[in-house]
Amino acid sequence: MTISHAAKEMGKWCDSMTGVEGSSGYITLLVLSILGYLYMNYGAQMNGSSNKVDEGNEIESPEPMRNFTAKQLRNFDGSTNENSDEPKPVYLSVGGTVFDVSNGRDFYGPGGPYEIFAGRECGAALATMSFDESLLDNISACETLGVGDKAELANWLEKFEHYRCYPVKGRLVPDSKLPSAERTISMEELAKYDGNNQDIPTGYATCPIYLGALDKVFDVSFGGVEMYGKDGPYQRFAGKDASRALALMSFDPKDVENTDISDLEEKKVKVLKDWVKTFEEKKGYPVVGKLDKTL
Ligand SMILES: *[C@@H]1O[C@H](CO)[C@@H](O)[C@H](O)[C@H]1NC(C)=O
Ligand SMILES: *[C@H]1O[C@H](CO)[C@@H](O)[C@H](O)[C@H]1NC(C)=O
Repeated sequence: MTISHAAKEMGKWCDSMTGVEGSSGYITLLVLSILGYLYMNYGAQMNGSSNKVDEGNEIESPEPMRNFTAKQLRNFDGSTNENSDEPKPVYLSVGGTVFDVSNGRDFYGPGGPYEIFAGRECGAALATMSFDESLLDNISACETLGVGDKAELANWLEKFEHYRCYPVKGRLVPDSKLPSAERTISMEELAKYDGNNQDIPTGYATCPIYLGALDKVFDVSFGGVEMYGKDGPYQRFAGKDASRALALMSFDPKDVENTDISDLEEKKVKVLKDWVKTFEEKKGYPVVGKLDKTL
């Protein structure tokens, strides 16, 4: 079977799902949301909770939309999570829109015919029915598609979103569109990105939320909206240099407002450094500038 033949098959398969599965999908959703409702209201009696009920809850309160860096997205490739032994979700991006295609794991997950798309931008590849490596992780290729291929891309988006009902998780922000990690950010500018009163920039799922730690500024809106966004437990760190508060693990406004860490013991500074490491490596929050506390 040639690649383009395989891709066509996939298209047909998608089409065939629309008629039958489409409607049964709605019924499943309905049942799950009823289960979710029951669980919310009678949760105590239903403590031997099955996975189904949890799914229902998820549908009722979806995670907020978020931005992904290319590196963060790569993590959602459906492989086995080393810590929990559970399979990770499968996400992919079509022209920058990130879908959770875990329900199509047989196709996009490990061992599936389209596993090469897992955790990657694959809009141009889908639109042109090609597995050409140069089209993967290549958003600009989506923008330069010919008229016919652009229509194909729109078709795929429509299929994923409305017929397959793959949940949209947010936007992929290509590295080229991220602010430079080298630019200097003043305290005043930092304060502007506190997650409030921000227009959402085009192409982005939510507004940026900046957090200063050591001399770095992270955009924690890339996956940290629940923590640092409105009503999140760490909301007070948004738009702040949280170095001192993180080092002392303190929510005291005194520590959140104080940007001086010169008086801290080495042990506390180590705690801060561990946080920075977690932000960079585990969370993958992009560094969007260097903080100059004198400005
Ligand atoms: C992205 O796609 C465009 C258009 O097909 C192509 O010219 C370019 O070389 C690709 N970029 C990479 C990094 O492969
Ligand atoms: C995504 O990142 C961009 C660039 O920093 C930012 O402008 C945008 O608001 C962010 N949104 C989310 C959801 O992270």
